[in-house]
Amino acid sequence: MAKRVLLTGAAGALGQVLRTGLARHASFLRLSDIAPMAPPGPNEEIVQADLADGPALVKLTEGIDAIVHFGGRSIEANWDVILPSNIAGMINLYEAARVNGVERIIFASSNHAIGFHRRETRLDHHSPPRPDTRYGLSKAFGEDIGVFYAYKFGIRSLVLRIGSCFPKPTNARMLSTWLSYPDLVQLVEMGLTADYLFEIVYGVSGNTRSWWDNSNAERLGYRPLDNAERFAGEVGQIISSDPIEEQFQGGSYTTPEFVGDLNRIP
Ligand code: NAI
Ligand code: 15L
Repeated sequence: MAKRVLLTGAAGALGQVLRTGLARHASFLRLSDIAPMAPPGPNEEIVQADLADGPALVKLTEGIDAIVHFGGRSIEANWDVILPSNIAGMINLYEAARVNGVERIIFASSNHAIGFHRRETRLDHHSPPRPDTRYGLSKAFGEDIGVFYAYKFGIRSLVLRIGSCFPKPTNARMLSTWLSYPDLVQLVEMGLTADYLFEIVYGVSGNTRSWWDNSNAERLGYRPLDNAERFAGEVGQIISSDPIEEQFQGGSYTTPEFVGDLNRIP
């Protein structure tokens, strides 16, 4: 516990969970978002900034040891939204980190980077992206920028391919993809302390029905506390009638605009 941590997306749903959850793991928390945030507590600083603003990010990352990057567009959108927040934003963040000698970045990637994998396919940290949206493609880009800056510039980069992080699962798909808030905090804490250069882990609880082999996270010290199965009676019957979304891991993100040939997607 000696780290000066920058948390982006601090006004968002998961940012608010992490603001509380990380308080005891950081000596100082700089909280940032484009949206307003609650006033600072002890050892906190609030800085409103747009990820698309490169010079602002250089200032934002000054004196920081580790970045927990949860800011940006969190669902599908057109390129005019995705490009500045999730692509230019990633470039600006990593470049600012390089300039200021930031040691590590923990990045909130998404299952939508791998959304066009079929549900029967068990994925692990070597599985390649198959983005299901522009949003998912921006996350795949974010994963790759982590590889580049880790291997080229030595910035430790941990990718969390997050499933569905909500207070509880709300449909049958989430019995596979759910990440509880305590398990989210544990994964980020692991990212702040573990020894790695570049790694991908899945942001998922210890779900009986998980589609992902998360042994890489376990190797780094992750011991999930939760399992979505306890909600199976409540949500297990909530299944979509859409023939596309129930085949793929990305669920409802795969369906809009779909004009492909289902039989040719392995
Ligand atoms: P959220 O939408 O509640 O929070 C995202 C925050 O980013 C917002 O407060 C927003 O104001 C901020 N933001 C957006 N554009 C920005 C910009 N240009 N500059 C600065 N800040 C900007 O989303 P949530 O659920 O908290 O997710 C956090 C991160 O985790 C996102 O990157 C999301 O893609 C990722 N994630 C979340 C999952 C979930 O189940 N909640 C699943 C997979 C990934
Ligand atoms: C995500 O990437 C989104 O940020 C979140 O809102 C959910 O849609 C989640 O994926 C999911 O797939 O359940």
